[in-house]
Parts: sequence; structure tokens; C-alpha cells
Amino acid sequence: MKSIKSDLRLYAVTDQRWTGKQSLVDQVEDAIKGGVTCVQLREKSMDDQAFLAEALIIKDLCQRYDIPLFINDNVDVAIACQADGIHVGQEDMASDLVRKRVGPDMLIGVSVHSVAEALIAVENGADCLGYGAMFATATKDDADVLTIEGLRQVCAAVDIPVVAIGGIDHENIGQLAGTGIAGVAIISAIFGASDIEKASRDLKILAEHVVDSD
Ligand code: 3NM
Repeated sequence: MKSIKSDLRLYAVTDQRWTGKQSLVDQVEDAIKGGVTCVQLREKSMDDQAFLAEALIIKDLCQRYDIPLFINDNVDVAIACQADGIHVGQEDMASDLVRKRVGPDMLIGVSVHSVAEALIAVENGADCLGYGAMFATATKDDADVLTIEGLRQVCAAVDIPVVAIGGIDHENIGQLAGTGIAGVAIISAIFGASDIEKASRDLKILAEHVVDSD
């Protein structure tokens, strides 16, 4: 399987709350033009049919720019749109069951909050991990804020790429330097920006300074 580490460097996660002036598709294209290296389509209140219709459009867009697309939580949509990856949380389907559904080639990302959860995810076949929330975030109101040291421990405990998530912005991203992360996953500092392309470009430069680039 190809190394995905560098694809995870600036990982944009979508959120409909920031659409309005612009469609989600246009927002994602702006983010890609600004340099995001990966996109996760995250729809928490859309029926499967609408989610798939949107996923097919975003998949086509990502393919044109050669950017991997992860689908959040919905295995059926991920399979049907031939996503590059599926991302699941601790409350979603366990990664070993996800693997049975998606076959050997689709990447599986798992949200973890401790070394113990990280090791279980690896054992169950995860390809990459998300760890957070790193900072207070209004985007996910049930996310507990974890520590930088906890992030460092998870990165050291596993040999798959770890992405930090939660409240990361231009101001605080520097605090993640030296932790061993492969990348940063961001919603509001990208999609809540008045100029998404510029916000992505600036974050990409900052991300390059904090990720582990072995
Ligand atoms: N997952 P923002 S925090 C989707 O801690 C998500 O697992 C989190 O959005 C976790 O960049 C989060 O706007 C929200 O804070 C990330």
C-alpha cells in the first residue's frame, strides 16, 4: 500500500455550517487550490442518497486535483463513490468490521483519544489515526480537549500516521511542532475563513513546519 503520510499534511474536513455564500463544492475547490492535501466529506444530517450525490461530485473534484477523499462514517457512501478512505469515530463501526465491508484497498482512518484506543485501532487494521480535540472548538461540542503530551505519546506508540484535530488555527498550530504528527485536520480555520484559498495556503506553510516529514 502506498505511503499516505504526506497526503495527510493539511487535511480539510467539510462542514455545511460554513456554506451559504458559496457551495460546498466551490469551497472544497478553493481549499484544494490553496494547497490542502486531503479532503474528508463529513455530513452529519444528510440522507444517504443526498450524501452519495454530493460524494460523487466531490470525488470527481478530488480526482481532478489528485487529492485523496475520505468519507466520514458512511461505509455505503464510501464504497459507492469509490472513496480513497473512510473515517470512523469510536462510536461508529469498528475498524475490523469496516475493513470487511470495504475490502483491502480502501484506507481506514479512526478517531482516537488515548494510546489504548490507538493500539486497538492499529490492531483492527487502521491506516491512519485522528487525535483530538487539541484545542477548544465550537465545531464539535462533545469533543474533550486533550493534551499535546497525549498527542506525542500516541504518535510514539504507533507506526501509522497520526493527524491532530480540533480547534487548530493559524495562531495555535505551532504548538504541535515536534509531536510526530503527519498532519493537521481542520474545519473552521479553513471553511470559516472569508478567503478559503488564502487560509489554506497560509495553513499549508505553517503545517509544513510542524509535521514530521521523515
Ligand atoms: N473531531 P475545527 S474535533 C470533527 O476531537 C472533529 O475528534 C474532533 O473542527 C475530535 O477545526 C472536530 O473547526 C472538529 O475545530 C474540528
